[in-house]
Amino acid sequence: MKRTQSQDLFRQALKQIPGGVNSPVRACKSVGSEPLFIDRAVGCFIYDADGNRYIDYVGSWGPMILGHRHAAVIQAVREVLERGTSFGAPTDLEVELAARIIEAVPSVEMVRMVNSGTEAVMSAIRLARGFTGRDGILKFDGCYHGHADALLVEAGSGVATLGIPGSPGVPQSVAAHTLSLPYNDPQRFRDAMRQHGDTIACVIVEPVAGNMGLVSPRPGFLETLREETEKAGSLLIFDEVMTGFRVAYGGAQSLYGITPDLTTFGKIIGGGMPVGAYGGKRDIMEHIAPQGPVYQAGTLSGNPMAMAAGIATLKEIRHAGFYDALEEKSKRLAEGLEKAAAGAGISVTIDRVGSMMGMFFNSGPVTCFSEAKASDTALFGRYYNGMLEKGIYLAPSQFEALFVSSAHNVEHIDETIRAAEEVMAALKSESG
Ligand code: KE4
Repeated sequence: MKRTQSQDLFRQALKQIPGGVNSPVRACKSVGSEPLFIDRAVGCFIYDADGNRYIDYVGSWGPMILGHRHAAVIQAVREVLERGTSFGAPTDLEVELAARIIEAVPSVEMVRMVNSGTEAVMSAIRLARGFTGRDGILKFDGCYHGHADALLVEAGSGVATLGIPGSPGVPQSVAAHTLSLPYNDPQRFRDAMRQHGDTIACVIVEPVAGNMGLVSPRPGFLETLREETEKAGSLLIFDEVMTGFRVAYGGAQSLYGITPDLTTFGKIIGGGMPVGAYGGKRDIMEHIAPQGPVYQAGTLSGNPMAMAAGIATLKEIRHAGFYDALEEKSKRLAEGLEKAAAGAGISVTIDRVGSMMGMFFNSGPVTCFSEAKASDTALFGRYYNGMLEKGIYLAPSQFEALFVSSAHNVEHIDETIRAAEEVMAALKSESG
């Protein structure tokens, strides 16, 4: 495929923007490639600056559960633009989106809007510390909760992709308060809580880990987090920035039947506009300024355009059968990819929850970050580039997830499976 426009734009960008991108995971360094510059997108398709068309399974890293430029979302943003873009004052739209989130997620009795998942997590952590009077945070290796200082410890996503040990610039005095344990290891967690529980303000977890590839919680893991945090008086935070409204309308907590104290959101609730939110039990949330003393603020928090796009998105995905249809197509894709790999004699481990999934080049099982890191990332890179050549746009990292939208139909899924069969066969013949 001709990609001269993207290459020229990337040369220009490299002079002006660190790494030529505004977020590291877009750099494609780990797959030995260069980023495509995107011109436009519609439905399940994304078009690069050279006019090449791809079936998109990144979906802007999760927000585009309806696909790109869904008519209802575009219409809602058009209408709100007639009112203005930002007022720095409350609007009816914030009240409506808050109500929809509260109605969808019973553990959330109050919610505060912010502008990104990072901001949501950063604020929830501060709230947990302010509420408990404790400083300690416990997270899990390979989980990514945005780039706030306290959470760049053994993080997933771009940190894992680029192999950055933590991040320079995070003072040791900050990192010292963060403990990171293996995901899906209840015994290690129980031991740590027995030893440190009385200093732990909160335990934060991706209830389905989507930033080390996709790793689903094994039975008993999330239940243990809930039990032990209750005992220790620590808050349990479900980071549902990715899973919220993705794996179910009520998020992962509705699938696994666990009630966290706080939940963070992002991505889908903004329908592609900059957004984040955190919420939870009223007696905790009432500690947030101006009702309480824990300070958090934002010029564009609750921005009318993000609220309008989010409301339109939640209205659409609330329709009966929305998630069933997604489940059917996602299952078809996962099974097809599994068959494609098996047909070429290539070992892969696929993990999936609803319309988010991951495929490790690894014979498995993959239940935690150390097992994920044992995957053949070079082979993943060749697979990624092979699929790109066939017009399939995947996340450029073994440590990311793949997302199916309602705009993907069976033909698109089957085209993807055929592409995978051809690419896997080519990988097999290359390896001899
Ligand atoms: P943002 O600050 O990027 O909106 O959200 C941070 C975040 C928090 N929690 C979870 C579970 C997340 O997945 C994320 C962000 N996800 C990555 C993709 N793996 C964003 C992509 C990027 O960094 O460009």
